[in-house]
Amino acid sequence: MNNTFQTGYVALIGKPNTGKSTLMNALIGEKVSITAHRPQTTRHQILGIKTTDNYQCIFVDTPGLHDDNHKAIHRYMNRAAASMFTEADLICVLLDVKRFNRNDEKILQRVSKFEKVIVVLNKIDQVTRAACLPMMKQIAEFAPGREIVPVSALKRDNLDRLETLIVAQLPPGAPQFPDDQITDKSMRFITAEIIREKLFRVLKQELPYSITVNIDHYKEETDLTRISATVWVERSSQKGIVIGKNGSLLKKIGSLARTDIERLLDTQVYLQLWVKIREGWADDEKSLAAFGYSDANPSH
Ligand SMILES: Nc1nc2c(ncn2[C@@H]2O[C@H](COP(=O)(O)OP(=O)(O)OP(=O)(O)O)[C@@H](O)[C@H]2O)c(=O)[nH]1
Ligand SMILES: [Mg+2]
Repeated sequence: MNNTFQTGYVALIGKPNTGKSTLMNALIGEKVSITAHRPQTTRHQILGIKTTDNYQCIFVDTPGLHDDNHKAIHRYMNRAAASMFTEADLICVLLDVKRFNRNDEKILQRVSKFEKVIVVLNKIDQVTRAACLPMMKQIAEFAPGREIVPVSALKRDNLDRLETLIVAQLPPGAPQFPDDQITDKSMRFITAEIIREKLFRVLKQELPYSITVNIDHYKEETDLTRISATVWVERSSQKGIVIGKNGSLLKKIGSLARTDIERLLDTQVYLQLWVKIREGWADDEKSLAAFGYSDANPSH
């Protein structure tokens, strides 16, 4: 290893649904963070690590910053996002090209005192080039002197340029993780997240926000991994909805999750799902801690 090796933490921050998790997965080339078309999908800080011969870039996916602080879980999510501001070597602020508003302006304002900031204008596949340029001008007013990089995380458009700009800002330093490690999270954690992703995708309206997933058993056998997980809901009325008629919805969620988990683990998976009620868990500090939403244990 030569002595110009670069290592650094790159925080991906922004409003909910701007594409932070999609971008991190695209940059490291593996899916470690779940994504959904609804806001407030990500609840924890999740590292995505990319190591080459010359650098180790440690991306930090964060929950979307939002003003909704009415439940304990929302406050936890905002804390998980904001704690990265001071710790990161570089901050990437993600904006959705079609949804730039006052909340983005506030975030740009919050990071204005930091030295290393890149503004990533995401989802440019959804607008014409002609519409993109005036957006960049408008954004530049709120981020004077900052590099603004238009990309499409979904279509992987302009990500090479973004990566070059990011790497240029990484400080010199030895790698912090082994070169084959792509995340700080356990397979157990990612498995729970995959199940939560399917709940986000299959269930309607607000229900996914009342749900958390806990892995009860996780056992690797020779050709099979046995996983048993509980889907925790907040109210008894929600239990029936998650299960669906004759268990049809839970079956569908389980089957979608199993396919993804099998791909990730590269082995056959036996997945058992249970649905249980814990009244008001999302606004109860004790339950949050029990479910891994704990500042003391951010890597879960
Ligand atoms: N068209 C388009 N959609 C995108 C792009 N990037 C992300 N998306 C979509 O935007 C939605 C939100 O993406 P996520 O990656 O979950 O967004 P996030 O910022 O992590 O959201 P939170 O975790 O809720 O803060 C998903 O439906 C993605 O498929 C993009 O470049 N183009
Ligand atoms: Mg996310």
